[in-house]
Amino acid sequence: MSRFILALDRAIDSDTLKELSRHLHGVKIGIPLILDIGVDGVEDLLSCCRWGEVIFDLKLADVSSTMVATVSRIRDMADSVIAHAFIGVAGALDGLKLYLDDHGINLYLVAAMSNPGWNADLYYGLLREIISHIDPYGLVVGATYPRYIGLARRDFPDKVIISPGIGVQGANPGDAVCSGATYEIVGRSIYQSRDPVESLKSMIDQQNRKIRNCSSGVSDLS
Ligand code: BMP
Repeated sequence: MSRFILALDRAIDSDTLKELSRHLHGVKIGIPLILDIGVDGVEDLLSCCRWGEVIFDLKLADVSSTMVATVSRIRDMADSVIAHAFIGVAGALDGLKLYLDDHGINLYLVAAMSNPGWNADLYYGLLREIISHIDPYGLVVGATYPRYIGLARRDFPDKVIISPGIGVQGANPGDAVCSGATYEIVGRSIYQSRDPVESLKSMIDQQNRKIRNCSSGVSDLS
């Protein structure tokens, strides 16, 4: 086990996935994978392994009824789903949160993206208000904005923070955890590698080394 979540945006063979799963906290299922192999294909793929957490990242940013209809298609497979916070509360996140609470599914809200064009200074304060109102299970904060991981950890000490942007997008293993994230999300650096299992093991070594040197600020595992 490690503090990694695999972003699965492309199918990989189930033997490799099984071996990877032994070293992962969880898996994040992306829309490209669902479009490639369908919902049944995803269910098949996931059945190879025991997961600490299965997160569906359906890029939810819509009115409540559409988000609920979307989540209802995968609800038996999902421990958690991710939605955008910017869509606001009334008629959007309020209805989604009610539905998820009724079905025992965790909600993560995006507090800061990882892409270079994300204007964290402009958006963080606004999103923080919405996040406080909805009181989700956790937050998504890009690993490429460590300052905002620190702010989110300070503002939301009890939330699980998951952080994409490790590897191809430029952040190094352990960076986000040392800034206050609970788990780090990695995709292409693993599933596009010639040897995904070796690549993951090497990233876990880097993550552990980094965490050992910063352990005073590291958040507890939930
Ligand atoms: P990769 O390690 O291949 O860059 O994958 C990162 C994953 O996290 C992708 O599934 C991407 O859609 C997602 N993601 C991200 O990279 N930045 C964000 O701000 C939010 C995301 O969901």
